Amino acid sequence: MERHSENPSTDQLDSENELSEHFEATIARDRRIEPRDWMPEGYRKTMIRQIAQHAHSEIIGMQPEGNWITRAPSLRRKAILLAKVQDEAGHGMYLYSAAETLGAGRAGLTRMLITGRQKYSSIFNYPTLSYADVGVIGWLVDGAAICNQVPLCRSSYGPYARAMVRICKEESFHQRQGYELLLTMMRGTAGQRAMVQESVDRFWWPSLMMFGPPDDQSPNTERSMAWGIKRHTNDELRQRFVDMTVPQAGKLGVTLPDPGLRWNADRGHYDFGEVDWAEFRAVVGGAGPCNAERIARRRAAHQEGEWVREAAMAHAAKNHDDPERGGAAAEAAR
Ligand code: BYC
Repeated sequence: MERHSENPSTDQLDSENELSEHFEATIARDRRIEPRDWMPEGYRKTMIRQIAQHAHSEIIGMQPEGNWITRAPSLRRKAILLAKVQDEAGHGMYLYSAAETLGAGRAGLTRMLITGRQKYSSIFNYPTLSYADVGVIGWLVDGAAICNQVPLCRSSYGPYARAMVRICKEESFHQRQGYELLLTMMRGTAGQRAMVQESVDRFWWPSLMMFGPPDDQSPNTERSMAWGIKRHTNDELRQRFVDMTVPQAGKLGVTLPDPGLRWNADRGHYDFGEVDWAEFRAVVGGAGPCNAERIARRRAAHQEGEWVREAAMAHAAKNHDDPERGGAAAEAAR
């Protein structure tokens, strides 16, 4: 009787070592890892985790802004907002496809999201209380997203990096539309200006939280930087965002709600106050103002879409069996 050893053979070990060396050399040369390449399990898991969280964020991120589509103040604003929310659905789809190249199916990832086993960005657990929030999300939230995602265009995993190129192009359009909307409101009435300021006051700190915990409390950064998944630390990107945004706030004529914000000539950066990390942890842990609402809405949409998925599967199976429709299975059986 043939016996299978539980332990890998020396040949297997050699080839595993070679594969691992090849992977490390690819990373060291700053070349891309592609789906068919060998990769350590930890790399695959980290990539799936980050891509899935990113995809979920895009999909859940449709809700706060979608809330204002029916109440946009003009046809033009409504068309812009509709297009933006649709872009976010598209970003989610590219990202789920990138996760699929790592062996993580979309159905499974969606299940992880709606059962609370995978995360999405903390920022989408805050409510959108006024129309100015649409502009402020475009300016600050998409602005933070661009800051975080432009370096990810050079991420070591090929399908993720390529998805990020297109996503970033669309995000810059989103950011500009937000800023343009706010400029228009700031040129309007005192009431409109107050609405913008009130929205900036609510979204400033949560936008800084989007970059993740401080570096000394970020369990994943060091490993992800070594693998070329992340190119900068959370704190580096947060600082870059603050430096980029303060002059824009000045041009807009709004005040950022941080008395500690001031230019530091020695550092060549703006100093800023301490983020409320207890609030961040609570929001990520499920206790934010809208966590339950967001997940309930996503779960309901998933259930309501069940018949569409079943119909699409039945249609695909029919095509598969029908030679008139080019069905390969039926053709092969001829
Ligand atoms: N919210 O070790 P760390 C968008 C988690 S979509 C929730 O630093 P990492 C947009 C983190 O996952 C915006 N959770 O982690 C869409 C980890 O948890 P686990 C989404 C957060 O991965 C529509 C733990 O905390 N962008 O822009 O090295 C409309 C420890 O953190 C958050 C992306 O997903 C957070 N803010 O770094 C408009 C970009 N921060 O999994 C706009 C891609 C951290 O260990 N992702 N956590 O349990 C990344 O760049 C990185 O994953 C992060 C976190 C910088 C976010």
